[in-house]
Amino acid sequence: MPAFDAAPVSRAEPLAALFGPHLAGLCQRTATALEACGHAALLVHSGSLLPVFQDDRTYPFEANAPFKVWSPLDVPDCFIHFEPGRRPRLLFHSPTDYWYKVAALPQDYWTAHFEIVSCPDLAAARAALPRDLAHTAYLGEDFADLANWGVGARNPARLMRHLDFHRALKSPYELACLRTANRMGVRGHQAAERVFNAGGSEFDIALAFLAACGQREQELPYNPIVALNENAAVLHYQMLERQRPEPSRSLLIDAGAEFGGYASDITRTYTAEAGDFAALIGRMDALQQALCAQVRAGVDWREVHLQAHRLVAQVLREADLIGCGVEEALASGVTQVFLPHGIGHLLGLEVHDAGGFMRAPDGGDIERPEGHPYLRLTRTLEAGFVVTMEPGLYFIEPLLAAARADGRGRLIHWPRVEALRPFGGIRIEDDLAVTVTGCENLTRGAFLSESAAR
Ligand SMILES: [Mn+2]
Repeated sequence: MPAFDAAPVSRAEPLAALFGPHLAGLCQRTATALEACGHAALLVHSGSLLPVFQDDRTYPFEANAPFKVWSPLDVPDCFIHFEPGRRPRLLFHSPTDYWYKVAALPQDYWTAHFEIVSCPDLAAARAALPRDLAHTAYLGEDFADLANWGVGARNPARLMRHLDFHRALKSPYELACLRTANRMGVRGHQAAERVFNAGGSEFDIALAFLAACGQREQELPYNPIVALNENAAVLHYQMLERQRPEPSRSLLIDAGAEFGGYASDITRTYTAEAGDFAALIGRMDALQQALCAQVRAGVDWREVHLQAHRLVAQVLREADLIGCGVEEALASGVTQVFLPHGIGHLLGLEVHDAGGFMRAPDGGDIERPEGHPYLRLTRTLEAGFVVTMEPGLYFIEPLLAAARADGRGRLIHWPRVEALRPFGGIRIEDDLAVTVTGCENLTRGAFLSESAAR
């Protein structure tokens, strides 16, 4: 495992300047949503520690997204209390404990904007709140005493929809966090590529990723997918083999870092061999860039997804993996054998961020295109959305078997599939910040700046 040699990504001064306007915007849209839904105030819980059954340990804690939108704190049993027109309050959980280190009262770029109250336990938190919470909406899990707190509504669906809808639009502060998360993630990817080239196992590569990101696994936004050879054909491959396969032909790594609560979500595919699979990676990279070039405000994401299938049909044809033209490939559904997931999703506090299907805050979802059940975003893009662009092309045994059985198999050139199957598959994924005229590629920008810095 390499030493941790990455200089910390600077907690850039601009964050302090950006957070105030970000929070002001959040307060404003929350006030509007509360009024529209008939609530007077909002109370958000960060979450509770979850004990392991019959054990004295707990699972790693992760603050929930409705809390993280207010504060990057990752501490259990904290609350945000917001009444429109007043400075938001943070009830900070500060127990007396000599078994665990108690988190210090936060002092950072964001804390000056809150009234912070230190609370040793839940009873103290309740006492710090207004006596009457009958018109307050509570967001979070149930906890033992919540029934006695007298909150007017728990997780009201209509209010949550209003809040989630607007989370798709990122503020300049949120974009700064996402840029930093991308730079951290890219450092991890660069280290992972080096360890793959040096012959490392999946486990070695994952450790190198963590070290170069400067994060422990529970701080990451999701468990890294580190897949060598055929394992790359498992879309959410979760094992980390300690043994290097022989030969080690290809690496698919889907891994991101987290900054300020915001995630990066990045995938790269590498091969050790010159030849057809390397050429296919090159084609998929060009395809991914062609799709990125279509992204701008006003574009219907469903069209981008369908266009991806059209381009994948061309690649399958050019690579001699299918024997039919593009139109027949699309009509038969054979492209879904090789690309069985959505082309991308909203990204933010959650890796698959909330609100991907909403037509409006107050009603109705936008349907997925027929025959594309895994697409996670159907909205028309707006400037300020952050989305992933992640086309893939895989050799997935159960899907190939199904195609062979249902007649699509006659379109597939099986000897070509057999030759490439040992490489598993390809996915290339970048994070894009949508603008009026195009998009900012946060991931490629980070690869450029981090390569220049080395
Ligand atoms: Mn993704």
